Amino acid sequence: MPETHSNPLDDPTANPFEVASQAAADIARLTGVENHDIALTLGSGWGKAADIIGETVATIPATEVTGFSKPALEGHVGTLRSIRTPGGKNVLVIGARTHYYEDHGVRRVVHSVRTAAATGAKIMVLTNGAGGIRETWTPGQPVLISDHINLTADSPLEGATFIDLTDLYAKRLRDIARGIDPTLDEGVYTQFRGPHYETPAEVQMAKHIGGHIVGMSTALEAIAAREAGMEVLGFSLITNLAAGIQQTPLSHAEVIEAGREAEPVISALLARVVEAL
Ligand code: 8IG
Repeated sequence: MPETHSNPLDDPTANPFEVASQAAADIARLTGVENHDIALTLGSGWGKAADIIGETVATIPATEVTGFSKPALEGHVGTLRSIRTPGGKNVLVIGARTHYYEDHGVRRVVHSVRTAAATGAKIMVLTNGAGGIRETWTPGQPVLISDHINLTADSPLEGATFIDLTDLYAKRLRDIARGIDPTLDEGVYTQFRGPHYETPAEVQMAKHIGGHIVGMSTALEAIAAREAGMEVLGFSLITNLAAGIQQTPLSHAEVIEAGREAEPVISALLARVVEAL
């Protein structure tokens, strides 16, 4: 592999699944945990969940794991944590999401998912902070993702890789989550490229084509998870109503605040759901 690439995924001749296998080997070596059962990506508002799911076996900076390293100028890099639940499951917690709008290419966006699969994880839990289109929803409310509409016009699949996406957000897993909290509503997640929020007209478009949630992640990751053979469970924390649905302009501060307030409640929910999977 040429050393001119600070991240092997930036080398177009690299095989992304081989890079993911190397990343999984790094994780096994650095955590001492040979296999993980469940992987969990924590989005805005969900960060505290890692502290209550179980006992942290190891925390590693993402920069130590193949394919996660980023150019120095980008600043903050997340961590990967191996957690053992009271029930004895090994959970890989990914606090280092790369967003599509960062422009590093879709391989980088889904590398954590492919790595999770390579560690042995059979279930991928994807969480995010997002905007709500349904007027009945309120900021701070967690909802299940029932399906998605991918408006990025991109795919993590390369070549003529035809993958079925029926029941992508597994009903089996959503039913388990609702067994923990029967009040959980669900909706269709619409991934926009971002990083700008939508115009009110774009939110109306999303609503008309069947969307209930607007966000900037998750759909591409879910496709890669299906390709890798994992079952997917998706949660959105509604941090704001989407543009034009709420009467006031969206602000990043409002999103952060809604996340902070909801964090203890949704983290406890997530911990219970993970143990029940
Ligand atoms: I937090 O309203 C959060 N992320 N696209 N729209 C989109 N992404 C979001 C939103 C939103 N809120």
